[in-house]
Amino acid sequence: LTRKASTGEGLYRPLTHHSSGPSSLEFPAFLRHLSSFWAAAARHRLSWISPFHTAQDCDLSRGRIKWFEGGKLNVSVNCLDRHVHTCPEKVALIWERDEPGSEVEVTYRQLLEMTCRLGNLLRRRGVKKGDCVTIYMPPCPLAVASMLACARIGAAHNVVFAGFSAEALAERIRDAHSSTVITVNQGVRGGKVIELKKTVDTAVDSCPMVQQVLVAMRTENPVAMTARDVDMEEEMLKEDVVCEPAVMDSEDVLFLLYTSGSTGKPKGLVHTQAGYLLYAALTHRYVFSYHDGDVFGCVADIGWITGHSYSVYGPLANGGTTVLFESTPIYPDPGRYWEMVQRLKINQFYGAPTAIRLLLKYGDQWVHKYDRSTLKTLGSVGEPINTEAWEWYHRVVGDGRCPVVDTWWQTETGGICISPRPSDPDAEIVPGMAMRPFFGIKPVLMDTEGKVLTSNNTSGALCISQPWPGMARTIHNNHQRYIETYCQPYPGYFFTGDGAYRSKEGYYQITGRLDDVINVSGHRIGTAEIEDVVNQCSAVAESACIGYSHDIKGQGVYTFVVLKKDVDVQETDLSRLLNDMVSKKIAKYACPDFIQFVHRLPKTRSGKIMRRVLRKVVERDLNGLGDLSTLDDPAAVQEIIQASDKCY
Ligand code: 6R9
Repeated sequence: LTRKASTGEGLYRPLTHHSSGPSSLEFPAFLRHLSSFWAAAARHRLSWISPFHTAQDCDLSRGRIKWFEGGKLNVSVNCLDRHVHTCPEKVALIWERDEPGSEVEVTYRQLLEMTCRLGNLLRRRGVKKGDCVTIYMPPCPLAVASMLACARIGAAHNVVFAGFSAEALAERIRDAHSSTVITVNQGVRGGKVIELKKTVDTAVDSCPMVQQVLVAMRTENPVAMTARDVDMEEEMLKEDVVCEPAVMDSEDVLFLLYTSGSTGKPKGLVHTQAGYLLYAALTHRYVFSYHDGDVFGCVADIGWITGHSYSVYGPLANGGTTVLFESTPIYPDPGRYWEMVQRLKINQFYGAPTAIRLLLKYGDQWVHKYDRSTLKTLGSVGEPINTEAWEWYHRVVGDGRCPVVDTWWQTETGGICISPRPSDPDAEIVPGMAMRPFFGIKPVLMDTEGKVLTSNNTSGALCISQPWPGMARTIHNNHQRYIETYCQPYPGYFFTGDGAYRSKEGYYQITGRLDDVINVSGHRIGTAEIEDVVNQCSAVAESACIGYSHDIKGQGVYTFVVLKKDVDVQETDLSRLLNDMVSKKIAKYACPDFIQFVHRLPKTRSGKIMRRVLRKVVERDLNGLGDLSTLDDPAAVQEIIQASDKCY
């Protein structure tokens, strides 16, 4: 940087330990008390404009979570400026574009410049501290710059996965009250062009609050621009490369991220500045044993929390080099990941079990073809990893040399909460187990009566008994729902919605969701969200949607549909129509794998659909149907069993 922002250099203490690398477990050994542990970590790892006065002020039972109050900082300064001061030419991002071999590197200096220009542009166009900007982009440097530009000027960002439909996008824009949207003309994925700007146009037509859409050019194909559209790159060039960072309170909002819950309406989880950044940085460094100079390859999309914490915030806060993966695991062939590992010399690879299961089926030769000797740690996230996939990942991909870290966490937790590392480098890792809580995380299992299970070799509802800095603070515009979902089920504890088993040795294994949320290829979707869409079809009286075990996707979607009386349609046509509707209103990944038309659904006498019974029927576990005494009409179940071979 030739010019310095007036509040820039000097105010931010250099990160003294940045280049010395972590010495694995020093924090907990020295610091007994949790608050002082987090306070020391925050002082040590983050650059503050002014120090905080209170490490934490939390009351889990009331959903009040505050960390590092009184502290002032800027997240983009923490992710960029402080590294530009020490190593401006270090590569921050490697943009692994769809076409292999066409990667683009962006240094810390360049990323800061992009971020500042964009921050200035947003400011000039009226975006203010406290506003929320929606970002609908594939993983690319300008998407990261957009997130950081929001952080720079104190606006919150709301990244919406660019696979979501126009309606799903519109719902999120409206709920977040965004008046600015950032997108690209087109996306490119798996060799196909995706019309992202058109999707945004359709979405924005039903969002009266949107005043402007900033459009960057991912491809050279022009797109129709309307009066509200702004040519983002052209306008950025007119801006200064220095942008005054907003002075933010620790608890100001950094971003919203929508995720599925057990009701039809997705919830906008709110993460704040200091606590989130600290937690992302610390988990990134210790879980993956990330060292200075390593290339970190998280292949998640930036539209999910994994992309936020481990493609963007964690690695950049640590001054690392991070990969943005635009493609798919099988483009142009099933060797893509490992060819990329070889070409980019990736040291930590972080992916999802669904992709591992898919690649395993293509055979070992796709892995053996490439040199993977740079790999040091392999990570898994998003859903349980079955033993076969784990073993293959470990033995074939990692040549048996690399620890596999199965990392359990959620959009709500901000960062990894349970994973085999950090631990003693020689400590055992059990396949398919997340195993050990991260520093400061206290997992608890609850029985059905809400009592804490103290013994080992037991299963229960997974809760966390003490607040941690990375946890979501609220649900946007609905704190009551936050309290009801996370704080009230087990008063005084944070309820995760997952079930878990604690082994004889005290290790944790996640068993799956306890609510009506299913996990398709690692993507969360509420069964109620799919039912909502299916029920909108004029031929449908009601529907029930469940998850069933699927070889590759982890879970697939099975939908039972009851038609209205006197409806006369071809079932195949209707199932095609319903699939189209789900794809248009939510996203392709949420489409039912099977649709079964039935005359009625099994219900309790109080009218609740008995999904438990439907699940057993789909699993063909007819002896496990369980207690049917509350069933209103037992014939409904028999009918479904008999007809279940007739589905689409
Ligand atoms: C990070 C992320 C969260 C839900 C979570 C759980 C499932 C995530 C897992 C896992 C077993 C793991 N999940 N990691 N289940 N083992 N290692 O995926 O966030 O999209 O919010 O999903 O995913 O059910 O509750 P999110």
